Amino acid sequence: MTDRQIIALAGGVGGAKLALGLARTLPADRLTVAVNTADDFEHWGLYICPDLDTVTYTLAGVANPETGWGLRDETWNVLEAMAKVGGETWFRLGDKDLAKHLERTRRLKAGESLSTIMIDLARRLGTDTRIVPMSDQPVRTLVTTPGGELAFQDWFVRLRCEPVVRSVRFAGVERAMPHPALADLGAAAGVIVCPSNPFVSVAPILALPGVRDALKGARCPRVAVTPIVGGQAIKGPAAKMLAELGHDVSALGVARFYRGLIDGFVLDAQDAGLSPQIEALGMRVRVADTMMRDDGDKKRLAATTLEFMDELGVHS
Ligand code: FO1
Repeated sequence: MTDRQIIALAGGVGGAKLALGLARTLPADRLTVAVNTADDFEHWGLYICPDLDTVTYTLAGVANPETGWGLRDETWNVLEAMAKVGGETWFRLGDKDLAKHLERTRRLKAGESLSTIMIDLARRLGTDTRIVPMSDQPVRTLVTTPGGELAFQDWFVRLRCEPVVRSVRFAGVERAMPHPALADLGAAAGVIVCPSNPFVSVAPILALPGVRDALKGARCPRVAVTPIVGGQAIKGPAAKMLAELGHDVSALGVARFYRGLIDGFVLDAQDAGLSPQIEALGMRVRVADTMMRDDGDKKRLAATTLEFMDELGVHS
C-alpha cells in the first residue's frame, strides 16, 4: 500500500455508488473508503453493519440493484420462518446475507477487530479496495424525535424515517478511536466526501476524536459531492433532515454544513444557479451531472471529482 491515499468518506447507498466509480478509476492501492459505522446495531443476536456491507457488496459487484443494500438474487426463507416463530421481521435479513452477519459476529466474539474482519470479508467477496470502518469501537446514532430518542435503525427502517428529527447524537463517539486512515488525514493525497447523508453518514465520521480537526488542517484537496439535487435527496431522508434540522433544503444547505472543511463542491447541473452562493462560502464549485444511474455514470462522476481535486491542488 502506498501512503498517498485518496480517502473517501462514505455512508450507505449513495456513498457506495461513488466509491464504486472511484474503485474503477484509481489503482486499488490508492483508494481507502472509510465508512460510517454509527448505523451498526445488533439484530437477531447478530452484529449488523449496514453501510460497510452496502459498500462492500457494491464494490464486489454483488449488491441488490433494486434496493442498493443487501445481495442480488437473495432468498428470504429465514425471514419467513422468523415470522412464523414470532421473531422480528421489520429489518429484512436475506438468507445469503446472513452468512456474513453470522461469520462477522463469530469473529468479533473471538476477539478480532471489525477492521481486520472487514478487509478479509471484502477480499473473499471479491473486492481489493481497502474498505475500513470509521472506528473499531462502537458508535451509535440516536435520533431525537417528539416521541423520544430512537436508535437509528428503529427510526430509519422500522418507522420509515417518519418521526420528525429534532436532533441527532452519536453515543460513544468520544471514546471511539478513528481508523488510522482518518486519524492521519493530513497524509492523504485527497479527501472526497461522498454524496451520503451529511447528518447521519458523514457527521459521525467527523465527530470521531480529532477527525474534524485533521480534515480542517489537511493541505490536500478536499472535495464534497452533493447528495441533494433540485432540493431533493437522491436517496434517503437527507432533504427531510435538512428541513427538520433548520437548514436550507438544497445543495447550498449541504455546502454550508461542510464550510471550512472542504475546498471544492461538486454541484449538480440542475442547481448550477447556486454556484455563486456556494463559492461565497470559500469553496470552488464544479458543475456536473451527479445522478449515478449506471456504472458509466459512477465512473464519470468519479473522474470529474478526481480531476477537480487535481485542479484544486494542495493549499496552505
Ligand atoms: N433498509 C431498509 O430500508 N429496510 C430493510 O429491511 C433493510 C435491511 C438491511 C439488511 C442488511 C443491510 O446491510 C442493510 C439493510 N437496510 C435496510 C439498509 C440500511 O439499514 C440503511 O440503508 C442504512 O443503515 C442507511 O445508510
